[in-house]
Amino acid sequence: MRNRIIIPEGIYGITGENFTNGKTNIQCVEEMIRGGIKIIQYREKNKSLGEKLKEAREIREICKKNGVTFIVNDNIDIAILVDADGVHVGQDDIPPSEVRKLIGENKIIGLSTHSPEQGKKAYENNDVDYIGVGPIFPTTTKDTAPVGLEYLEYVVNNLDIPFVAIGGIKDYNIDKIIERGAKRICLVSDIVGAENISEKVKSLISKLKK
Ligand code: 3NM
Repeated sequence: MRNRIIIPEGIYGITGENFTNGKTNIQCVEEMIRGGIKIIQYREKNKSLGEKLKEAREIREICKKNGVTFIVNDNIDIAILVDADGVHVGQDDIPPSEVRKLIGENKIIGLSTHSPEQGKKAYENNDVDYIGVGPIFPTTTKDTAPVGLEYLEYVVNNLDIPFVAIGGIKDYNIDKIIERGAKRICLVSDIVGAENISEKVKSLISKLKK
């Protein structure tokens, strides 16, 4: 059976140009890496496929140069074209076992999950390398109802699979996530919207390491 690929621990970075104060996705990625982020997902809902391909290719190169894992959200075609390290899909996207046929054994597949049922199913599916667990708190970045800390606790206690806690996490509530045992945490708007992204990332990483 295929062994799961283990993604880096720490802060998981996701692009979100709409939530920045005028910064490009490329600028955000460079600053996130300077701050110490080891895994970045390219997520962009408002650009053409052509623009996304160009941007993903550029971010791919930046990540490669810096030894940072690079994941593409949703667009399996773009992930393949830029030779990303993996793909992140949602519950209504192409299922992980089908994604696997396209990207091969050696690439990472992440799946968003929002309930114990979805988490358990993902855990039992060897094609899923890691799961997203959220949204923990209310968020305007994604149109999904918050699941609360209970689902996070369920995953920590029941599912032996790498997971990324996500959704409405800010520097003022991240301790609630850390104290429940999460080793990988994603903040989108709090990071890309920061005045100084690299300093923000450094301070979040220091909280995780405590
Ligand atoms: N996925 P913020 S929540 C992209 O629960 C995304 O699957 C989620 O953004 C999930 O840190 C989310 O700004 C948005 O709340 C996270």
